[in-house]
Amino acid sequence: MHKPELPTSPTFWRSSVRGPWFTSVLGVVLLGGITVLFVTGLLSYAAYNPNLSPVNDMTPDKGLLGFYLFSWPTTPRWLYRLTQGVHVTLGITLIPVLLAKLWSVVPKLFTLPPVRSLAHGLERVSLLLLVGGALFEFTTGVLNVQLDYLFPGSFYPLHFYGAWVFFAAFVAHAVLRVPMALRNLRHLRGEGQRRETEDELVAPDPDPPTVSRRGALGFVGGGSLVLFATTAGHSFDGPLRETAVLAPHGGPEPGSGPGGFQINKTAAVVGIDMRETSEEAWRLVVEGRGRTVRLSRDELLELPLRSAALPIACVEGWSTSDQWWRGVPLRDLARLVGYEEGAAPDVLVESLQRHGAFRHAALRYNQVRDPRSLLALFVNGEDLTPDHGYPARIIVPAAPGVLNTKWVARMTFGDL
Ligand SMILES: Nc1nc2c(c(=O)[nH]1)N[C@H]1C(S)=C(S)[C@@H](COP(=O)(O)O)O[C@H]1N2
Ligand SMILES: [Mo]
Repeated sequence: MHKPELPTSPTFWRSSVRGPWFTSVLGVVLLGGITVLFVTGLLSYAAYNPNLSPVNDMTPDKGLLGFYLFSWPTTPRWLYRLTQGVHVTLGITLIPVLLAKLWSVVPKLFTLPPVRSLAHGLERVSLLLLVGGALFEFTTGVLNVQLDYLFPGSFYPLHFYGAWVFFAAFVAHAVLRVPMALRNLRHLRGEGQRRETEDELVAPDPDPPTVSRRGALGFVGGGSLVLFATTAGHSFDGPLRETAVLAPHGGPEPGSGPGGFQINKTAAVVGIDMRETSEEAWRLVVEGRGRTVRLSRDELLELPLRSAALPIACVEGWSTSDQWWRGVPLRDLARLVGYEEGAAPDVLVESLQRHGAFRHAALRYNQVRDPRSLLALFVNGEDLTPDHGYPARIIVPAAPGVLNTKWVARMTFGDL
């Protein structure tokens, strides 16, 4: 019989799995994985055209943190499909590793005295930001993907600022701890309990082991593998997508036929009134250089049309393979309001949709000038379906799905 103990006592913690080897293996996996998450996250930020404020990036007071290094390109057309697929799928896959890592060091949270010196105090504050930041980023990310924007509009700045706080603490922690983690990995083996006994992570009075350290690690890896195998398919079509049972846009396609690929928000969900999309009612308004042109869908069909095979790739990580879009190149619409060949500017695109996020988006001139960037009227050989944006929608190579505005009503060309 042990007498009741508090978590502040080292002998309270009894798992024989805890120790520097276990913590170091998980730490090194997270070092690589979180670095990839941070880089792909920054790429996603750049892909939103953050300088074309305020419609795309409404992050307040972002200051220096709002930097990005280049205008998001339009080639290769699957670029965002790749970077954001990696961001979301890897983030989900790392959840068991993160939880196991936190579990492995939790006794340290309770050590007394809480602060031994100034340096120790600073390290503890950075650990608070690290652990809090990690839980915050993983939680907001998962909620966004699974619950379709639990905090509409605010997910973006929360995840953005959270990432900077978290990553600053992560770098400080890595600089302090990586040399030791690598030494641990070199000198300790999974079962090297004897050499580990002096470490503060090792339980001084452990219960008999129910699983070896390698076994515990295998369990964590198995959890990651299950999450990966039930998520990664959301970046592919057909039978592979059906394996993504944990992903909201995994599983079977929403229908068959030309429009039978993933839909983010249906026309009904965002309140598109189909009477407003009829041939009699709908007009596209194109503005720029002081000119305004109004076109019916039939008039758009008389302009030279072009086809492009392009995917839809959502910030939530899912994507479709190439679909065949057909419509009017955006640069030709810029010409209609007076911009010369090769001189098309940025454009603000507004939807018929009156409420909710994503009803407008700004595209950069390099996107407007790409001949594959279309105001699409057809997909896969037929009229757009209502849910994919009939009567007309934007499709731009390599851009995040959110920039591909559906049910377009107005386009305003100019330097944004
Ligand atoms: N008007 C409008 N356009 C929109 C959206 C929206 O909610 N409203 N969602 C965007 C997002 S986030 C994505 S990923 C794509 C999805 O296009 P799809 O539903 O045709 O696959 O549409 C984009 N266009
Ligand atoms: Mo999206």
